[in-house]
Amino acid sequence: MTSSNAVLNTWVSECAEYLEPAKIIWINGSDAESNAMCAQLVEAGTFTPLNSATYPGSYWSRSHPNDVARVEDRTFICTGDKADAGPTNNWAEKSAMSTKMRGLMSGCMRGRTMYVVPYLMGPVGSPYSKVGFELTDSAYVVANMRIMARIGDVALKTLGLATDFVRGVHSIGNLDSEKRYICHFPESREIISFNSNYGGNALQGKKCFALRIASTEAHKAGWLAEHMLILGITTPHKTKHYFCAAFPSACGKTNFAMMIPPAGYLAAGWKIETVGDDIAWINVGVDGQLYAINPEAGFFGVASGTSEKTNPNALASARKNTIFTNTALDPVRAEPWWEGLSDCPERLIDWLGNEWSAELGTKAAHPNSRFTAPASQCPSIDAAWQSSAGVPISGIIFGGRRPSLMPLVLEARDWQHGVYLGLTMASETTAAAAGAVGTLRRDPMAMLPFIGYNVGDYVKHWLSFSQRKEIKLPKIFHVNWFRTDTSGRFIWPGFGENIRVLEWMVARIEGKTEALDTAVGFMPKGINQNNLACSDADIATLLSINREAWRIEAKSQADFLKTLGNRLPVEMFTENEKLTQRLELPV
Ligand code: GTP
Ligand code: SPV
Ligand code: MN
Repeated sequence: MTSSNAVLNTWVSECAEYLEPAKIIWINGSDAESNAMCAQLVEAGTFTPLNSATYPGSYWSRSHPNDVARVEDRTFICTGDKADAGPTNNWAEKSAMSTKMRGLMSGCMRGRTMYVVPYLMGPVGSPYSKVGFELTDSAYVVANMRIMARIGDVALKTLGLATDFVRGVHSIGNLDSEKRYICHFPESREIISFNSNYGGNALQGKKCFALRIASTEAHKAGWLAEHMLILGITTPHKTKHYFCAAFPSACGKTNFAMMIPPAGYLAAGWKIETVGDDIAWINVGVDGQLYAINPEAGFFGVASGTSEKTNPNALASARKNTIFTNTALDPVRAEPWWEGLSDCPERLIDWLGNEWSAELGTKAAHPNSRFTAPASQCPSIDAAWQSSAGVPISGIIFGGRRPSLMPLVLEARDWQHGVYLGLTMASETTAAAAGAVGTLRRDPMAMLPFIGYNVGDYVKHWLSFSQRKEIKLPKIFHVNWFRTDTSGRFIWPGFGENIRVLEWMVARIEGKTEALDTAVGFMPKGINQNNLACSDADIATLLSINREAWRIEAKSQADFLKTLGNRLPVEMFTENEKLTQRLELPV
């Protein structure tokens, strides 16, 4: 089969010429096709079918042990000019990298099937949606893409005869981690990933397209592609606000997007609804309001730690038609299991495929084990989650994992200060990316691994929103759910209780409450503590500012700004000076 789009057909056959697959299959997106491919994955041993009563249509799978997370040191932005990738990206010259990948991948699909996967990022019919193609030799990738994006005929039809599709090539290769490459060519809208079959490395619609390629296009066209969840909150007086929130990988986006408010809040009429859990494409509406769409159709969520107590909506979303990767398997019940889910079953196969027992002292599930589940199955999914126009945004939230210093919540003094808060945010690293876990690093807007261009230009782009008079700017906030005490215990109970912080933000947005004007930003005079299992002393800690520590922080932020190159707008240094000055004023 080919398509009716000659440019597309030519590109596919050119790729096939050097990849040399034995067979080419065009993915149409039908249920019959999906069933046949899942059966084939079961036969190959890639998928283990789960209990058809408790997890219908779901499968367990394991990745290669060397291929369990995104690989930032093997991820490249390939442009003509190094300065366009900027100081935060690994850069490679585009034609040199293109030639190198051609060489490495020549004949890599010999004896294999190449799937042509047309995919649509964004709701069907939305003017903001975009089409990409992933040519892959991985049936596992096709099965995941089927959940994460709208794939097959719907994407082909959306493309029609247009030629501006993102061109992606992916091959498992031989999973050689030394020759693993995740390459982006924003100038020609191309993606090449080789020698990985995992998550953000291999499911190209997600981080490769929807963030790295899309952010460069958003820069040119005046919109934003961000690593943000989107949620809706309804108040007891029936007002509804949507928020976008950027937290680094494995720092709570999925949980926040699906949170269930505590009983008292539910009884009072508060409601949280989910639009997306990882990526937001934010456009300026004709009314000047910012509107966000979720370009994805599924969740690639962290399994480890997810429980009935912390995120029942995620569990419910993943109860059918779901792929579990690198969790453990309870072979008796044919159910997935991970640390934090429930009491440990008697027998377990761990994520490496071995019989497991607690005495081993290892984790049965990999800390970055994931579920791939359709967003439509989420009990809290928002009625407008597939709206063509997107949902209007009242507030933007930044936040990271900070064991000390950062208060529970801050409100930016204005847009520029908000951009500064986002730019200087820091977080402890997690298992979502290969490398050390628990090291504090600056992660601008939770986009450090995902900005597809020069970080200085990225900041300039964010700042430009306040110069566009037509735009009604949302308020910007910063949160930290992860303050710990000396014993390492989280001080803030988090999860559903995070609505208390949203409640304050909504009151600020609706102009219903005053804030304290502190050196580091506006702060609440108090947080609703009704039925909250948190002492007054803990709340005081969470809402305190340690000036001595903040002075050190301000210096560290200044040092960070100096690493961001000569395209960084001077306004960010101005913000740093203003912070330093405010910290010297008498309290
Ligand atoms: P990616 O999918 O990697 O982008 O991650 P994410 O940002 O969606 O993170 P997720 O919601 O999956 O949470 C990651 C980890 O943080 C899980 O182990 C959660 O249990 C934990 N977590 C989430 N929210 C909170 C919170 O409010 N407090 C605490 N203490 N932990 C949280
Ligand atoms: C993240 O790391 O931010 C994820 C998982 O959402 S991955 O798809 O691997 O990027
Ligand atoms: Mn993510």
